[in-house]
Amino acid sequence: MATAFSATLPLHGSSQENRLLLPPTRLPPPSFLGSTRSLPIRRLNHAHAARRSPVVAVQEIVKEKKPTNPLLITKEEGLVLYEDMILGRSFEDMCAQMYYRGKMFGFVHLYNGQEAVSTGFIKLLTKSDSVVSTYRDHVHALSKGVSARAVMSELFGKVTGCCRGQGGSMHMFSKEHNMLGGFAFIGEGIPVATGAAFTSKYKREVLKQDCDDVTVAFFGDGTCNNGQFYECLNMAALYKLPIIFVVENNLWAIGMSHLRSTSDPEIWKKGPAFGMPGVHVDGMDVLKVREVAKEAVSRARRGEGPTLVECETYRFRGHSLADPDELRDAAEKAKYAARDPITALKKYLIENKLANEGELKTIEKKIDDLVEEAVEFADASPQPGRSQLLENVFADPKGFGIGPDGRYRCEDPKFTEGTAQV
Ligand SMILES: Cc1ncc(C[n+]2csc(CCOP(=O)(O)OP(=O)(O)O)c2C)c(N)n1
Ligand SMILES: [Mg+2]
Repeated sequence: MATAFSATLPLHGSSQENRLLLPPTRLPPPSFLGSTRSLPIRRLNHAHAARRSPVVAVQEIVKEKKPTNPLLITKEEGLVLYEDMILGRSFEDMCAQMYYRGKMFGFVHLYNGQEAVSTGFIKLLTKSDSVVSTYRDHVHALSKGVSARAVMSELFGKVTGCCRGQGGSMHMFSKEHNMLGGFAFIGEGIPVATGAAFTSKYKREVLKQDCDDVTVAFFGDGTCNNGQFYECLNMAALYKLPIIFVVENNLWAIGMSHLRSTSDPEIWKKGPAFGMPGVHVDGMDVLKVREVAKEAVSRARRGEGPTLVECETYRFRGHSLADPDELRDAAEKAKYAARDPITALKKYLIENKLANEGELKTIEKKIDDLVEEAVEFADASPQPGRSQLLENVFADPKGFGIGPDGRYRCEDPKFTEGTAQV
């Protein structure tokens, strides 16, 4: 069976022109695939070490830990993780149905297959910690506590959505939950996350507030070839910011293979180059992700600075719901489908007698009902008023587009005749 990193992987998804310009797929070191077990640790050289406090590789700490309980989680924790992953999967499956029924507009990017990353990190966070996502953001918002109703309504473009229907699929935001977006441009969220982490540090060190909030920034493998990634790694390391950069390496950027587009495909190595630990973890295993996340999050909370975590994962659907997903190799898809993170957690819970089939079925039923209810709620919710069209567009709310009665001109039946003369 071909693997994602096989040298013989067919070069799908590129034009003939690209085939001529791009280097052939290379074979990465065998340690790259799969798990935290055999990962190399890149240490800082002495010159760096002398300038900074020592940087400890996260996986070293994870390895050194000798848990008194051989199980990685308690029953309660296991059920929380299972429920969150089921919520992510069911919600996205429902989105696909609703999209094809014409209930949603624009591009919709689903997260199926990557649930272990969102759940593994976000379920360790507190409400005041921040999360920054990409356009593949529904599940990050759900894990962070934004309700299924608010996310579904946002997708339906309704006024009850978390951005009152103005954001849509790619812009999930909730101030209350410190879910800081949802960004359509790749890499756009990374500086926002770096700023949020700077805020925490400023509150603690300058304003002397009791603040140990951390920020987790999620983004894809393709995004790591974008300049903002490097600029932010530099600033975060320089200022020792409480941030975790989480790369969801699903091996593809739309139809471009990570191995064909990236000079060194091991993204985690870029952490030590900037003076922070870099970790590679199996992103299809929520328990491994969670162990790495625990250390990275507590390291940030202790004020010891940023960590770069590369989670190797896979998306089970096309890039977006408009993508027929014909570019990726069937054998590669089958390989990762067999490593479904939800099935793996279910097996762990049952084999370790942390849950039985009945308990897990009850959770699945509860989530099915919740997602159904979210759809009914979104469907029955009102559209935003037309006046919302110009909100947040102009700095002066009394400026362009406001009629003599103080209302936005677009509420006026004659709006289409022109709004410039107020
Ligand atoms: C600045 C910018 N350039 C290009 C695009 C077009 N684009 C949309 S998704 C994407 C690929 C991103 O891949 P990756 O970061 O691996 O995320 P994934 O979709 O795999 O989650 C690109 C290039 C964009 N949205 N923003
Ligand atoms: Mg990708």
